[in-house]
Amino acid sequence: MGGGMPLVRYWVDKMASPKGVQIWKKLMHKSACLSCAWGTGGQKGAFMNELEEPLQRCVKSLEAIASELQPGVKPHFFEEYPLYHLQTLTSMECDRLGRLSFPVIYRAGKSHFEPISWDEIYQIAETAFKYPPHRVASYSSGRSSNEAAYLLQLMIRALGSNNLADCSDLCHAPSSVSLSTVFGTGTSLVSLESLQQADGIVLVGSNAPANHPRLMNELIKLNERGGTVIVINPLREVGLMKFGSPAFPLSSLVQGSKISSLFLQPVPGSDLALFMGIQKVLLEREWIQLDFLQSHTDNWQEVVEQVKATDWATLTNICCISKEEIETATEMIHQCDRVVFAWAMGVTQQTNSVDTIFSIANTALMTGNVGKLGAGLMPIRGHSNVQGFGSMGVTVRLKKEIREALEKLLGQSLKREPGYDARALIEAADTGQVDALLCLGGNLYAANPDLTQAKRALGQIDTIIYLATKPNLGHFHGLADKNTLIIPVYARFENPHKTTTESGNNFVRLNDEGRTHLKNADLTSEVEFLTELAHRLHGSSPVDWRRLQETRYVRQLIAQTIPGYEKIGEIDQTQEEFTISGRIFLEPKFPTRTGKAQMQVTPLPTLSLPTRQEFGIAHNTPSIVVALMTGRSYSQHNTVVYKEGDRYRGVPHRYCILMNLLDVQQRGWVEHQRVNVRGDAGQLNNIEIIIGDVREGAALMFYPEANLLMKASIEPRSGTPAYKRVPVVVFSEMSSGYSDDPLASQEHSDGSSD
Ligand SMILES: Nc1nc2c(c(=O)[nH]1)N[C@H]1C(S)=C(S)[C@@H](COP(=O)(O)OP(=O)(O)OC[C@H]3O[C@@H](n4cnc5c(=O)[nH]c(N)nc54)[C@H](O)[C@@H]3O)O[C@H]1N2
Ligand SMILES: Nc1nc2c(c(=O)[nH]1)N[C@H]1C(S)=C(S)[C@@H](COP(=O)(O)OP(=O)(O)OC[C@H]3O[C@@H](n4cnc5c(=O)[nH]c(N)nc54)[C@H](O)[C@@H]3O)O[C@H]1N2
Ligand code: SF4
Ligand SMILES: [Mo]
Repeated sequence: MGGGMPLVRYWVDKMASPKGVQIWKKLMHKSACLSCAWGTGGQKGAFMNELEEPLQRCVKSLEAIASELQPGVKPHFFEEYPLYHLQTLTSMECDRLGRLSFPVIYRAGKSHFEPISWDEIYQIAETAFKYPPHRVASYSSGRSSNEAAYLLQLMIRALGSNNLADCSDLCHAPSSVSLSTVFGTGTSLVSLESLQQADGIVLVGSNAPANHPRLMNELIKLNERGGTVIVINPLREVGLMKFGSPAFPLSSLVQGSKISSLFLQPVPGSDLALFMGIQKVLLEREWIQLDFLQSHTDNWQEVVEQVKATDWATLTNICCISKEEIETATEMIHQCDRVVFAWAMGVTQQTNSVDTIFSIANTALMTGNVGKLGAGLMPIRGHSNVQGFGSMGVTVRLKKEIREALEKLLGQSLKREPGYDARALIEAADTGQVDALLCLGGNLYAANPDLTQAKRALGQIDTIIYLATKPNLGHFHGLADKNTLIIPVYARFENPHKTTTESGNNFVRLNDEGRTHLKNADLTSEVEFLTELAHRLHGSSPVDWRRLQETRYVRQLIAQTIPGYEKIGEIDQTQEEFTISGRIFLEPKFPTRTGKAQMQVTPLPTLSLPTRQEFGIAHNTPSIVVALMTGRSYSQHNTVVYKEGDRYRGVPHRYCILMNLLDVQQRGWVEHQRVNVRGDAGQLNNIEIIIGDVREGAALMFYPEANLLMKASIEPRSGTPAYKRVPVVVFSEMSSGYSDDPLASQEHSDGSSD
């Protein structure tokens, strides 16, 4: 079972700790939760969601607060420890150094990071960002505020650059691309209120019990009102079978509430075939809602033709789910009146993710499950303000209306070329085409595939400026060619000004001013840094950047230029948090050219894996090629590891591979045995086998450690890496040809550390 009493124990432990009072204060601070995009907290109170339902704060929220409440990095730390030492630290060790509380610089060739004055910081930054605009870039991570995001893109675009890479490029970009193509809107079509009216939910490629715990409350409630939950995931996540939530009576917490009505375990990357199978059953049983398709969609005939023309064997061979199981799933969907289709990284981090989301949308449309209360499409967003970044224009796919509004504001025409997304940025840097990079949070190095390339690429950039709250792997491995600056910033609940954030459910939260617990700290706010740099780069006309240090003026610009955000202009007076207009669809009328949904034909994926020989493994070596899914453990936030193990999956530490029992037995292996794992970019040795309920031929490892293994293929329309279907070979002894293998040079042996 997921959740349950261990959660309560965690709360009690944290609150009874010496830091308990501090944590409690921050928890009660009127600001959105730092952790995920479900968006609990804000003006309505710490434990409230947007519908003012109580008990909505989860342990992950506490974990994130506790991590930001660490004491500052010791004043002499960087003088004491040389770079080579910092580079031996693990993700968790980096985080445990504490909060960054004074700015430092690493000058190439030196042995240590050293403190730096604000004057010199701005001099270096100003010089760096005066390079030709196509050679400067930013990367951002969705924890910062809407105001910081808006200022970032305005400053970079005003320079004449569109190089606004963002963590969403590695995350939900495929959802934005697909939904915009079909519906003319890139975010969830469903509000929390509407979700609560559903009688069916199809949850695809999400580990919500760990990553969006309060979504679980909605699944429990749905079950209680007799609804249906279909889960699609190659791994049976325990919390998706049964989950104990503190928001429900004690019996539920202790014994757990049932979650899934049906659990399907397709091959990683094959969800599209499964959804086409569902469409085929709908067609065979004449359950397709033709009236709906005729009135509210275009191109439906081609989609139906494709389904007709595809035979059953083709579909079931790809996803390895039987026709009978697909029929059961379809019957369940058909019996519901209002179904929400929700998905996360299991869907988006695939080479064909945009097509897969098209197939999910097609299924929803064929069953009339879009554009009404209780039904629709819901990408489950990641970082707490990642969606806000997209809305604020931090994207390489800027909407025409926003571009025109920004052009009017700046009195200059903006570049039309799309700019670098996160992957393109690394590729461009790798070929020496980037001179300056500003990272507003995040960990560009460790979030990318092929860490060897990421390190090399960042090393070709002259100047990198990291704005961050805590040290991470990227600060010590993602070093620039000349100057690497780490600028300490306030966390959300410490900012000296008000900010706003946007949840995955399109709800805008207002975050109050706060204070930091750090003593003698020399921090800046993101808004202060960006406005000061922009002032130095652009002067004070037509935009008075320094005035924008007062964030209510930024909100006025947002209200003027960002569609749906009009209400933010008055939020300082009204304190009224709001749902962005034009995002939630209770009628099947969409902002497309014809007002109808644009259905898309969905090519089937070819899911072959390389042979062992192609990985350089000899025939007689016990080995297996698997589709490796890389993702989060229960106790980490993205590249930041909070705890070594994952108790819900029975994984004791970071250097483990979760495998299917038969796959293990057939190679003559046993659980806890150590093996090697090799991908197309690197190898990890001494990896412990853990048996899990994952389907045959698939396996799971944790990122960022696993990012050393793969180059990762990229979904072409969104630029998102296929982190969830990484071809690797698992083997138990060196193959004879091993030493000749170029990959041997990237061998990594940290696996032995546990
Ligand atoms: N506590 C915590 N919360 C977080 C985060 C965190 O790191 N920690 N990160 C935040 C961010 S940025 C994000 S993007 C989200 C991530 O939230 P999730 O998307 O839930 O996270 P992942 O760990 O990437 O796991 C995705 C799930 O996809 C499944 N999967 C893998 N391949 C496939 C496939 O081919 N098909 C299907 N159907 N399923 C598949 C995996 O088994 C896993 O259960 O969480 C956010 N919230
Ligand atoms: N193999 C594999 N790789 C993946 C994924 C996967 O599932 N598998 N998932 C991908 C996904 S979905 C994502 S979103 C990316 C995540 O990539 P990123 O968003 O780039 O990385 P994070 O680990 O979330 O960044 C953490 C750092 O953010 C900084 N930080 C925290 N709060 C603040 C703040 O308020 N302001 C500022 N300025 N800094 C702050 C801290 O210094 C912290 O160390 O990773 C991607 N990479
Ligand atoms: S579900 Fe997400 S937003 Fe809500 S409290 Fe938990 S981590 Fe925070
Ligand atoms: Mo993400």
